[in-house]
Amino acid sequence: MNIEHLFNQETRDQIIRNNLMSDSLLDYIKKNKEPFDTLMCYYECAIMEIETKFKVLDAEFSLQYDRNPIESIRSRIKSMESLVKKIRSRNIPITLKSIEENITDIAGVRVVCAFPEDIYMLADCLLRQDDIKLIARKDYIQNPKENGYRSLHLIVEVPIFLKSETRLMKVEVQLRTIAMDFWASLEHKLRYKKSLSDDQMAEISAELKECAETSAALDKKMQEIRNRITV
Ligand code: 0O2
Repeated sequence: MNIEHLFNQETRDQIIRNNLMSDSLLDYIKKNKEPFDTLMCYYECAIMEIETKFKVLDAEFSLQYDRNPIESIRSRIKSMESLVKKIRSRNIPITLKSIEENITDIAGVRVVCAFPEDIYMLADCLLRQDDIKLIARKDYIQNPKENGYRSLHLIVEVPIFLKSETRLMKVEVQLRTIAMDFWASLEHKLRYKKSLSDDQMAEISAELKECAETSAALDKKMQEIRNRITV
């Protein structure tokens, strides 16, 4: 039976006011939200640390070699929706400790370079730093995904220095060329396109895969030309 048939409007309002809008519920939400907000703030700090490291490397290269290996840096904290979906799909216990341990891409830094060799050079420079610990490395440039996706992914741990403690935070760093980035953002749009038929989806996926190979060949050619110019 529907709740509307059991109570009149006035009674329903009263139930909502006394329960769903009660002070005790608001206190409960506040108490439980605070530690979550604090953790997200720590991830923001870790992003700042990693971004600064890449900016420093870029500045040094600009000074020494008169060129900038980094075209752009984009960072993000994983959205609540995407975080909840991951917790659900992986069946992770809903505690902050287990979220922190199991979800390694809450903080994400994407570094876009013009040339493929700069990706590896920047990754090596970052990983050589004393305070960086490599947790995982996936090279989707050497081993592209079946759909054509290319990028170098690093999960690293970086310390953040707080008022009275040092905390190690995990950050996912994605390094890719402009061409790989262009491809990934188009392919990302396709993933969320629910209105296409299976045939259309298969046709576009095949074309995208072809584009990934063409753009990888272009990246390689441009790299070779740059190497000939700068030798
Ligand atoms: P968003 O919105 O970018 O955060 P894991 O992330 O550990 O659960 P997986 O698949 O092993 O699982 O991680 P992987 O392969 O390192 O990829 C993680 C991220 O890389 C994705 O994050 C994307 O940003 C990017 N990525 C990986 N594969 C593809 C791909 O085929 N196409 C595109 N466009 N991007 C890809 P999220 O969580 O999917 O999304």
